[in-house]
Amino acid sequence: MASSAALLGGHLATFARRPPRRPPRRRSRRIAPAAFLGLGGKAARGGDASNATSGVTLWGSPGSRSPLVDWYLHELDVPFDAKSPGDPNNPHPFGQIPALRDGDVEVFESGAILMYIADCYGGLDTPAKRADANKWVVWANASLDPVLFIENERGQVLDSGARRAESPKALTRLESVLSQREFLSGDAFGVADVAVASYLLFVPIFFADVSFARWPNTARYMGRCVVRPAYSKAFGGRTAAYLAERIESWVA
Ligand SMILES: N[C@@H](CCC(=O)N[C@@H](CS)C(=O)NCC(=O)O)C(=O)O
Repeated sequence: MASSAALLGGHLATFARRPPRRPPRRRSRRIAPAAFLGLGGKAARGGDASNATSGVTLWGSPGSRSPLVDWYLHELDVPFDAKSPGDPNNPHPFGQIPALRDGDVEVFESGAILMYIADCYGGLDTPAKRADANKWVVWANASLDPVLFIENERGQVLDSGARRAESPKALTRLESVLSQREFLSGDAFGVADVAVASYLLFVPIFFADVSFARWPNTARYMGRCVVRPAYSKAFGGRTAAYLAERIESWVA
């Protein structure tokens, strides 16, 4: 049987960014599939996980948002110990997940954890690089999440704003940004994409009937992210294959 990586690779051509209608002033560089699937974060930004002293422990669970942190750790080949939410050593002050410990450092909040990993292992080593990536991480948590997932006062997810007849402004603007670029920060896949694409991809996991067909550039971007091997490692090959099929049906 073909591996999930091989099956997902079959979707690559479908999810390539369509060129903008009006040709850009500079001709965009064509990205070969190998580079497209490569480790954008580490390779492009010079971070070298193999040199880092990693003693990373991640408290999380598959049925939560914590696999988004697993995704980024897998992208960067940072080894980590996975612990369950109920583990008595979970350092999260509110008893939630995800939470991360790395040596003496303890971090909670998925966005803060991503930014810490990017800092230490992803090569975000200047304020300018951090700003360019972290603005998307904060946006994903502060602005995109509440639009995509409508919760009641007890924090239960009731519906998705992606179902609304009128396109939410956040999705309209994101669609416009993604009509111009392959990934959100810099030229390569990175922490900004883990943060934003994770939330986008949670929508069809929660709501099988919600379609992104009216945001085709966003849908293809979701496709480019979901076919990454590290996504399958974190969320499971079956989930990735299911999502790739759904996304393909929107953009075919
Ligand atoms: N904004 C937080 C949300 C954390 C959160 O709500 N975690 C959920 C799982 S996705 C949780 O731990 N729920 C159990 C609880 O609140 O006790 C983040 O992004 O890390």
